[in-house]
Amino acid sequence: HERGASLEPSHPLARGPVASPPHSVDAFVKEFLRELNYGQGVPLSRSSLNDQYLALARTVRGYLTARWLETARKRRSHTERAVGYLSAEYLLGRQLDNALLATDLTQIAEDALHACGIELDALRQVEVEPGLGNGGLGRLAACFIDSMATMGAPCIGYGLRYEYGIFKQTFVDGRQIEIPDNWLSMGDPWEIAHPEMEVPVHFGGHTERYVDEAGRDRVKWIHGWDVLGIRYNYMVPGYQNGVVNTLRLWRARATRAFDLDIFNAGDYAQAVRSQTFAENISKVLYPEDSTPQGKELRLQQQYFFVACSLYDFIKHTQPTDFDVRDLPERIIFQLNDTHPVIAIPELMRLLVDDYGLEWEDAWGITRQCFAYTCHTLLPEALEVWPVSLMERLLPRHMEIIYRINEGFLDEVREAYPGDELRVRRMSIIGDHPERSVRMAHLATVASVKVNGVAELHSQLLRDKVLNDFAELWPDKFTNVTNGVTPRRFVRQANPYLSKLITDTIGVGWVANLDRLEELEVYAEDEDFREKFRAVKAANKERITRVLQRRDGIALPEGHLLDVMVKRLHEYKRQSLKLLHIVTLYDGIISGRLDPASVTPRTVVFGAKAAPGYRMAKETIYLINSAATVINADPRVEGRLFMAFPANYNVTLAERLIPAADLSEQISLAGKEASGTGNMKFALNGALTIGTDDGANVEIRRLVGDDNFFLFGMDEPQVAELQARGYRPADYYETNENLRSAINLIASGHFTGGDRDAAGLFVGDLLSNDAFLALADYQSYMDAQARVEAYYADQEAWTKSAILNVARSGYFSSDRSMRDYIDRIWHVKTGV
Ligand code: T68
Repeated sequence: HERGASLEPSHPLARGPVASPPHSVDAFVKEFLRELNYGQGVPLSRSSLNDQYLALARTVRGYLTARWLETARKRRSHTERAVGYLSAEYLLGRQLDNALLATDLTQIAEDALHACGIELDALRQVEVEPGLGNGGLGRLAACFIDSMATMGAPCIGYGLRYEYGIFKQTFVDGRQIEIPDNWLSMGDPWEIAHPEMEVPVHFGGHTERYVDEAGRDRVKWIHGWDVLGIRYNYMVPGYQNGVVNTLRLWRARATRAFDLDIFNAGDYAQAVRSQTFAENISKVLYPEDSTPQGKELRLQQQYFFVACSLYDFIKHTQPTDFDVRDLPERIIFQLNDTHPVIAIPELMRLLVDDYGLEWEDAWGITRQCFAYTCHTLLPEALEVWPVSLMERLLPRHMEIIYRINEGFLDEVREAYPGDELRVRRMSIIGDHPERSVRMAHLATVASVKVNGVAELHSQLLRDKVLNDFAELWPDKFTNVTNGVTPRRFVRQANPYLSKLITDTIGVGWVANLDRLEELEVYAEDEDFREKFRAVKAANKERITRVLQRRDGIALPEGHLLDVMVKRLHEYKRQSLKLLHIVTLYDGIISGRLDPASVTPRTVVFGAKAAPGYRMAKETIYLINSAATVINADPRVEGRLFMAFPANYNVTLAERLIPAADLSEQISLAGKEASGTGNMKFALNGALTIGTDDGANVEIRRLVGDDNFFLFGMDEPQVAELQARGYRPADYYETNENLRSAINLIASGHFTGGDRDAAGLFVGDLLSNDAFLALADYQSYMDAQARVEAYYADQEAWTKSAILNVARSGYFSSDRSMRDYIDRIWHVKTGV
């Protein structure tokens, strides 16, 4: 990659912009018009909204650029260890507001645009959010890189630039229809492409043994085919601290060998098709959030981005005289779940085959360069790759994995002589149902540290999922409880609350969220409580406008706003929420419940189902069907309302969460690794109704039992019931309300008389109910009754809501980063 200038890099002209444009309305107007005229090629008078948005985004980006170049220059000039965050997903959400906030330009931009006759808010709406993730895992990665920048920690995020992100969800007759998310179609002003910086990535072929000049046995990988990785940079600004880190996403492009085929094969159409084949690798994000499908293309994606990233880190971010033996001093790669774990054999391949290191030396280096975060407890979510597929796609890596496994199993045998059962359990290669590579085992063997994402989850990892490994290496296991960025999820999402907080405790809390505890005393202040309620009310008005405009939904006024937003999954138990509503409705229409006694409540759902997940899709259909019937039934007297806006995403989350009164976190205990939505709600003053699961445990401990509605079995009780033999029909038979609610669903009442339509859902609940919804039903109903009673006392409720905010500072992702840095990464922070 030849540099294009003959000036010395230290020459002032060679160092990039000396300074950002001035922070003034005049300067902003000038920059904006320049972007519009010269960048978009239009005069203001003829510019479209999209022109204006693109020009605005580039203007703001311009303010970040000098800081970005400066951050990168500083990082190059010293050799401190950096974090390489490897994640197949980044669910970034909209960029504009975040960049304005980071540069403290919001007011200036608003005034500048106003001077041009443009409303900032109108341009905000134009931005399409990059949905390069499924849910919690991808959003966590986005929060973490935000926090790293804000703490001034050296970090490069590495991932994939999917051409199509998470699908756009629509409903047709209540059923989910997926539409491709062509998020790049209007251009992405935030990315900086470097098509000339190509990284070669190889696939397929076979390996050959040879003896090198020094007489050593070596291996050569004779590739089958190649693709190129094209670099796309994104700026990750810290919060008003002058630091701008980098997120680097890779796009696949066909090599020139593919182009040459055009001439050689004489079959132009076929040549173009093979180009498409190579470029398919970064085409689309897989929409399965928890059950990986073992698809070949998915493994190609994983290897592709990881190979690009390791190559990039070693070749492009380090000095030319860099010695790979120093790698552990320069980098720690954090593996966001098992998706990037193929990086482990890839690094071994680079060190042994390309740099000629001895196996033991290479392994010693590799074992210091990785740390692994596990995000699940569901056994079906642990990734495995068939050996046959690995051998075909990555033959050299498969050999390396075998050799790693050999050495590892020797270690196990030495520690537990004669315990072959244990050896088989722990092996990186599994035999059932076919020979396959267990990526979580590979990750655990090679990593410095393995962490879960909440205390309970980390405990269950040690005690159950990875128990053998925890026995062998107790010190390897640790916990880092997840967090969320207060910049996006409090400061940006909830400007009214933010103003109230700043008016009350002063500035500084946005980058130091522990300071929220200073709000604690104001829970007793009547005047403050009044203001706090006014904030909630304003946020409810705002979401009402948003849902009206976005979905044509008319929310009723004055209701308790009860929100359940997350991916649709059986373990999360949207089914239980539905049973609650149907029970209330059933009570009303059967005359057992006086509608006047029901707390007016609006339940908002937001959830995407994996396209191939039948039960999840049936649940969506049933929720939509129930909403249609219940909302239209006059007997309800307007006291129950259901809303299910389609296409729940980060943008909607930012509007919805600040308006919520009640946060639904009702997964079966022991199944939700952490949850992060739960934290966002608490920080925005919603009370949680939840099980003892994931980070709910820590939320409840911090906010206090009086300010949290706990229900349901805990994890040991779940395990015990399952060991005893769980029979959902027992609950159906003995609980009258439950039976009646299920019967109502089964009768076809909500599905236009169609009993079959509810058949899968009801049939499964009664005969299987893998996540024990029926077992927790009564406890959940009782907790909801406590919610109603408590909500009737608005002063008490408000106190609890304030205490939720005041005591949730711990859930800042800045704190999570601090924990990673202290326990795992040991990198320096500070600007
Ligand atoms: C989530 N996992 C956990 N996975 O479910 C959640 N999986 O409890 C936790 O808070 C969050 O991670 C952050 O730690 C996911 O979101 C996925 O999205 C996913 C995607 C592809 C394959 C497997």
